[in-house]
Amino acid sequence: MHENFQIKNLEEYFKIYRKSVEYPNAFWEEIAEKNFVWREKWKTIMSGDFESTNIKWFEGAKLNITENCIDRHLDKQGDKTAIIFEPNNPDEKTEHISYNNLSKRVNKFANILKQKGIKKGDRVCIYLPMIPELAISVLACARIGAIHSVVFAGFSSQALSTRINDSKCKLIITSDGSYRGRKTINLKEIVDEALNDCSCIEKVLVVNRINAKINMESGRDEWVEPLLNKASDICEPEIMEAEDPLFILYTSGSTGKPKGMVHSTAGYMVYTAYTFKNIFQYNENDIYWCTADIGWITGHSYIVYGPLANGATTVMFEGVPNYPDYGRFWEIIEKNKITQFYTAPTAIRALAKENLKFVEKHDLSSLKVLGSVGEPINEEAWNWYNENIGKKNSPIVDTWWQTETGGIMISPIPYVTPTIPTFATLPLPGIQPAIMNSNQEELQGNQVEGSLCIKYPWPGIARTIWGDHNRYKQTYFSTFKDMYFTGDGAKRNEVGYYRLTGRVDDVIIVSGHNLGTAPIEDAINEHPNVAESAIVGFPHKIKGNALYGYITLKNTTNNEDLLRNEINQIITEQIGPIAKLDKIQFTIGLPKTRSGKIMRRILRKIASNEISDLGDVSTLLNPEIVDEIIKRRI
Ligand code: 7RM
Repeated sequence: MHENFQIKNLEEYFKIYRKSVEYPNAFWEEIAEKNFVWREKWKTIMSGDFESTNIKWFEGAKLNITENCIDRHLDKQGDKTAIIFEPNNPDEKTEHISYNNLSKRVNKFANILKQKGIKKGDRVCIYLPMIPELAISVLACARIGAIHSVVFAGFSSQALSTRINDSKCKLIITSDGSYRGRKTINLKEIVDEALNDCSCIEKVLVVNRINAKINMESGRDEWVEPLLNKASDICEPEIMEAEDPLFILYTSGSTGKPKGMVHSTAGYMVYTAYTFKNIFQYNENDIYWCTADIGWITGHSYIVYGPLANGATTVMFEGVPNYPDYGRFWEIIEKNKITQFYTAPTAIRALAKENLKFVEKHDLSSLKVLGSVGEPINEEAWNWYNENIGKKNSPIVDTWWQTETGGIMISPIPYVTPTIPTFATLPLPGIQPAIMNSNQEELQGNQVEGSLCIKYPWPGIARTIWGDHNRYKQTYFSTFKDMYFTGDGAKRNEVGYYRLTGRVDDVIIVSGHNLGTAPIEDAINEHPNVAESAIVGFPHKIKGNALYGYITLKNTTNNEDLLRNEINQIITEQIGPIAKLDKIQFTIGLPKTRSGKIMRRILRKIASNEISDLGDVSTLLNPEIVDEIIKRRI
């Protein structure tokens, strides 16, 4: 992204923002025109609208995103480091992958995929730890026009098979295992189990990471390394249409199965590259580190695509913040002279509770920008981050966005936007937020609070839910007319800054992971003795939110703890340990409306101990149950 597209001061921001609202298409066209390589230019900049949910950007254009992320940098900066790989174990060598080397490895991997019969439009599942092959296989898919579906390697075999089957992946890329702190995890075993339920998978490519002895099914499973050794390092990029899907990424919904959000090629590229350049004020020799896993949208947009499209150096960290000790993040910052550091409030809260010695041991003076993402950052964590990591010298960018938005939407621009703790501050150019009340009215002016919507399409918006366009329409475009509904609440303060107040639906964010209540309840309800369950979130010091389950049983039990363990076991198997319940209360009933809907609002308040203000319970079918639940709350 050219320097001219980097906003330098507040006056310039307001000027550009106004232009982007007045002439959104011209605004994005100039960015697209001057910052990327296109095989063919677009015929239309933008078409469609939220009402008919048929948004298209740069239609008619042809490109390959890997030419933009890799090839075009080779002439001028082929030897520059593209990816720094920090292994789990600090005694293992840090790896510096140059753009030249990345190019060769991506092309080799792309050629293997082709050999295995993968063609443009085929879906490839990637289930890998945070090792270079994860970024490489993502880019290899993009190289040949295959649609990648990365599944976070902490997910269970059931979660994996659901996702594989939903988008009918033909091939899966995995590893024998992974390292996480002191633990090793046998990923291939999890894949084998998942594949018992997946008939669509034809081939399994296995990266060797932990030298484990694993089962290799002949005809189906193959080690990647010998194939890579033989493969050519030249692979012509598949020329894609602007609107061809680039990837699918699953995110939990408030009901039913996970939603496979589909992102486009051109719009997503333009949006992630532009936001990366501005929000991290990335300059040529900076070393940027985002601690997310590539299994989440943050990793897709701000470890892989956004940074590489800018020719940046991006760090991939395989490990965890507390191994070998709580100083690991700060050690990595010192060692690599990190200039931009992007992490989640849950990590900040966990590290803030440890001895400051872990921070003070390290020289963090290279830092220029600190980022936060995933959930609202509370004031205490914000201050700790600012004082102890930034030494009050690095602006904090509290970046609000979603899997669905593709990239950052509301955020300060560092050294441009004055920050206030807990405020994500102002929308990026091209983004038009609206705060709505429950009567479908937009609240004008400042000092208002309501549901956050976006009024005008931006290039990074997900185009559909894989295989279910109707659900896409229903979820995002039916609550408010001709607007994208985010599912989040927000308020605008007296100067027009936005503060995100949390989800307004049944998605709970635990340690930065979006968890839908419905799939967890579905899992619990499979226990033979569970009659019904309702999951709510309650505030938790480290995780932001934790889960509280209210469960009615078929038969009473004399060993509640055993039952609690069994329930959490089912959740671990079906969703993953992240979704385990912190508290489980067995109850003889759940508060319900007359139409039979569980009143989660009341359960949420009880779980949060806000029992003095339960609101109106008189409309309930069974108001007497409320006192009973309060009496026995945990
Ligand atoms: C990037 C990501 C999306 C949900 C979103 C919000 C919450 C994310 C912030 C935030 C307050 C923030 N994608 N959220 N960032 N809330 N302040 N800076 O996290 O799809 O996994 O989650 O996360 O509720 O709707 S996501």
